[in-house]
Amino acid sequence: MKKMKIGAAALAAMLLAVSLAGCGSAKDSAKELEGTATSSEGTGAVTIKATNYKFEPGTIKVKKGDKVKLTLSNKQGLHGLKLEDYNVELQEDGATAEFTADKAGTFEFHCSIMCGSGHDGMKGELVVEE
Ligand SMILES: [Cu+2]
Repeated sequence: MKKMKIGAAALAAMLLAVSLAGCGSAKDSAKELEGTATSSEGTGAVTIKATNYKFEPGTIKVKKGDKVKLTLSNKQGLHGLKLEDYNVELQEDGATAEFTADKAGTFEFHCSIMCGSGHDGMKGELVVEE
């Protein structure tokens, strides 16, 4: 009987360790939000925070051929994200788009929902490096 109790405790500890590890990696990706986000080899998952009136990060750097996944996170106000050159439009909080960055260059994205006085200046760029 006592043995079983220890087994359950060990299992609980293991589950806790797994959930803690999950938290840790979420923290790491949050770190990438500051300033310029750079995708790691092969894939780039970037969450873009939208506030009045800017996108964070304002510059996203990826390598040509990368699979890019953009997630829009509306933190303040209501904003959209439109990246015409890659046919991407995110219209609500939590919306995602995935595409392959197959064209090199610098592509502007901008807010696609009239959000107020700073709307016209609410821009960022995707840099696809050769
Ligand atoms: Cu706007």
